[in-house]
Amino acid sequence: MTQPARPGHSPHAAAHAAVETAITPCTGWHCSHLFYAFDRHRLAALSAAGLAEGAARFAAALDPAGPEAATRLQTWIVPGHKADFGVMVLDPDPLKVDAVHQRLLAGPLGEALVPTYSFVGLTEVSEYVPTVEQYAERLVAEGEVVDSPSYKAKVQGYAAREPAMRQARLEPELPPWPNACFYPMNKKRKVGENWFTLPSAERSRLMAEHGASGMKFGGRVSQLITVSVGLDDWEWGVTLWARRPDWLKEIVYTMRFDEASARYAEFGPFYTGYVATAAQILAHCRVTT
Ligand code: 76R
Repeated sequence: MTQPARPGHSPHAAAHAAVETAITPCTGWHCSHLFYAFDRHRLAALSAAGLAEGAARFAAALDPAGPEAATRLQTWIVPGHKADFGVMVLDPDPLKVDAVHQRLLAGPLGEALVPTYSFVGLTEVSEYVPTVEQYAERLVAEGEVVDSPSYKAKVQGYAAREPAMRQARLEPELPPWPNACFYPMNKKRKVGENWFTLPSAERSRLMAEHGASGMKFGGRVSQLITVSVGLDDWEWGVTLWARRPDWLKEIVYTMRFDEASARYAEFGPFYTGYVATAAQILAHCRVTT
């Protein structure tokens, strides 16, 4: 296994020579959730011209279709004292994602902005998204007869959907639904309740139950799970969007009873958001009115 290093070549570098070096992930995108509050004293100190220029630059930094825009960007009005507004940004290039934050702080309004919370992560396809083979095995376990017409139709249907499902996890469209919510979460690592010491089959069983419980909200709630293991203070970021705000409450409450959440999940702070443009945020926060 151990080979003598050639002069000038570390064995580590040699082993990875075929792998391209980059800050873009091999698959998927970087994803940041950024939250800010306005400092009203500093806002009041801005000149009218400074405020006008600040508002224009604020809107440019948060324009999802602007010339320097990241691949995906959505902005939220955040109720309560935790923040005034939130930004969700996704792009293969982490510096393009962070540039949104830097542009916000660099403009004249930047002096009056207080960053209140941020969370960085990556999109991914969870290891618990079943392959076509695993899906077929589950059907049999649920009583389907191998090669029966309904078995074949279900397996073919899943095989047709699966590539698009994976793509949607890695390079998601952000739903246009107006009610959003973000929170970070961990799976427990406590003696007697350690998710990471469970056998793989048990974790798969719990995540299948979790997926089935979540799918009952299809058409009403949409979710994006971003992974932060090794990147930020919690293991995952959960972003939910709903057609109606009470469905956010309903899904989170319902899923608390899933064994995967009831026994193993730990949650961080919750941020609620109402999807809004930069101009709507400034008007709502009485910056421009
Ligand atoms: O990706 C898929 O749709 C396949 C099934 C699925 C996986 C693999 C799925 C479905 N989730 C998966 C993975 Mn989920 N999810 C959460 C939360 O509040 C809580 O109790 C927990 C926060 C919610 C609300 C939610 C909703 N899920 C994960 C993972 C990664 C685990 C890993 O990889 O180790 C986490 C942390 C997580 C947490 N999940 C669904 C939902 C909903 C609504 C669905 C159905 C999806 C759909 O219908 O498309």
